[in-house]
Amino acid sequence: MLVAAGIGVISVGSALAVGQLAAAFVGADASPFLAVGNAAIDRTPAQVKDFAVRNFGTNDKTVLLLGMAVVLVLFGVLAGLLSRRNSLPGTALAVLLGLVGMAAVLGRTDLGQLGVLAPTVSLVAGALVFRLLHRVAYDWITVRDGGPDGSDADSDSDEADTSRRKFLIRTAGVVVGAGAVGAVGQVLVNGNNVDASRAAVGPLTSSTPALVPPGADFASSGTPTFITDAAKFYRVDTALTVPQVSTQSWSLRIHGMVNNEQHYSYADIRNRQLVERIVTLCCVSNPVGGPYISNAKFEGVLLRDLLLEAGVKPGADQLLSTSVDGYTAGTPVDTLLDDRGAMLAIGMNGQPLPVEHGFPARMVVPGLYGYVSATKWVTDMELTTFRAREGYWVPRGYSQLAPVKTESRIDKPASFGRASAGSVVVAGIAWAQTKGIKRVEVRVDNGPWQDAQLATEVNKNSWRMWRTFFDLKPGNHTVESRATDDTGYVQMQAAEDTIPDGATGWPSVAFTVS
Ligand SMILES: Nc1nc2c(c(=O)[nH]1)N[C@H]1C(S)=C(S)[C@@H](COP(=O)(O)O)O[C@H]1N2
Ligand SMILES: [Mo]
Repeated sequence: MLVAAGIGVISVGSALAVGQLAAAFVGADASPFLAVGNAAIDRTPAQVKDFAVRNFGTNDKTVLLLGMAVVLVLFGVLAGLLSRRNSLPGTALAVLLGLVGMAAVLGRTDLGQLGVLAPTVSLVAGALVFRLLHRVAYDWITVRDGGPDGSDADSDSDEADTSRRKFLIRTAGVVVGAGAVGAVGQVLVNGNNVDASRAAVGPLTSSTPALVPPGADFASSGTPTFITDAAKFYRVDTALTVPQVSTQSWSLRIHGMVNNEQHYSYADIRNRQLVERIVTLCCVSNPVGGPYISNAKFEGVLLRDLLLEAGVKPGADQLLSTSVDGYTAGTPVDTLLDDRGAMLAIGMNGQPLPVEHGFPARMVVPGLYGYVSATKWVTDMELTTFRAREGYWVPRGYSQLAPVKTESRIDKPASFGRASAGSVVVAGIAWAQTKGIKRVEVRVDNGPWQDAQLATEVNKNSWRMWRTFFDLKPGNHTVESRATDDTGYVQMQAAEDTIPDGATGWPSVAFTVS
């Protein structure tokens, strides 16, 4: 039993190790394991993706990979157990697994024909290892338990010893070999990373820097800092492994409904006059009160300038941007040509974009949720129409148009937090990108709304911090907030889900005063 299960698991492990090594040569995402993971992400229904983002946050990918690992181990055990008499069922399962890997890789747009190499060698390696170990194990067990008729059990323990040793040596050989192959593959894949390319860019500054006036946050009262550290900036994307694109290999093509197709290298962009803008990005999957919102300085060029060079033809209402990993987003052309300052960003907080935030280049469009505007690792922009093409999340249940909704969040007190009786501070953030926040009101225990003090407005595309104080007696209390933007729109009380175009509702925090 144990031997059979072990053989199955070792075979699956060997197959993955060999696949990893092959992937080092054709791209990390060709690794059969990751390809299946990526395929799973692409097929995840929007509700499940929302659930994952909400409950695992950025760890949702680790959870997925761990789950897959568990399934694979069980698969190996099953293959081994089914094949105790005959290696055929196990071999068939190995081939099946290989085919799943191949299908997943073939489903990717970014890998090309070479991509199937990794799952193919992986499949062959898995099947070969399985047959090899199965044969020696079968020999040993047959000798140990006697011939098929059971007549001369342990009549010849020398022979049993030899075949047992043979089995153990082969198994150890395979484990060490697969381990080495997998490790080399991993080192090679890691060696493909772009840290050196990123370091070579150096700091990015603009001759027209965006300044943060004093009083832009109430961090001392519990709000976030006005500018989010790159390391703390929320991250949402479908990429299981962060795409590694060097400045050398990066290029941007603008084509489709344009008069003059444009191609830009990294140097073409880097050598232009860079602008710097402070923009608050947020995710459509952010629930009321949620964490998927951050604010940074972005350095880059205005997309309007690039689009004027390309010359957008009349009738083109959508810019479909594509990432190197195949992700797409559809952005209304008018939001790229008006004066909100839509950017092709290459820097964040004065440094080249962090790799997980889109190095070498991404889009940043104030006032739109990230899924329709903020393509990271962007390499292609096609001018088209909303009728003709759909961005990644649209067939998965999200809207084609997704302007950010005016919202507020309570940061202090924390949910189920504690405060001391007397003057209790309530503080948070509000946002209405491109419009600006005019007012934030707060109430405790359904009492009268009270105007909060607003922090200094830095620009209309960034969040605005607020705080206020309440005199509270010991006991349980609930605080709510609602924002009003410069158009007069008041944050909606009705709770709506994040699908299809962003959550609504007043945030509400229960806490205890003692
Ligand atoms: N290539 C790529 N770009 C992407 C995504 C993605 O999955 N792949 N997700 C988008 C979504 S849904 C959001 S909210 C923002 C998040 O950007 P951040 O991770 O830098 O915060 O990136 C956008 N750009
Ligand atoms: Mo998002």
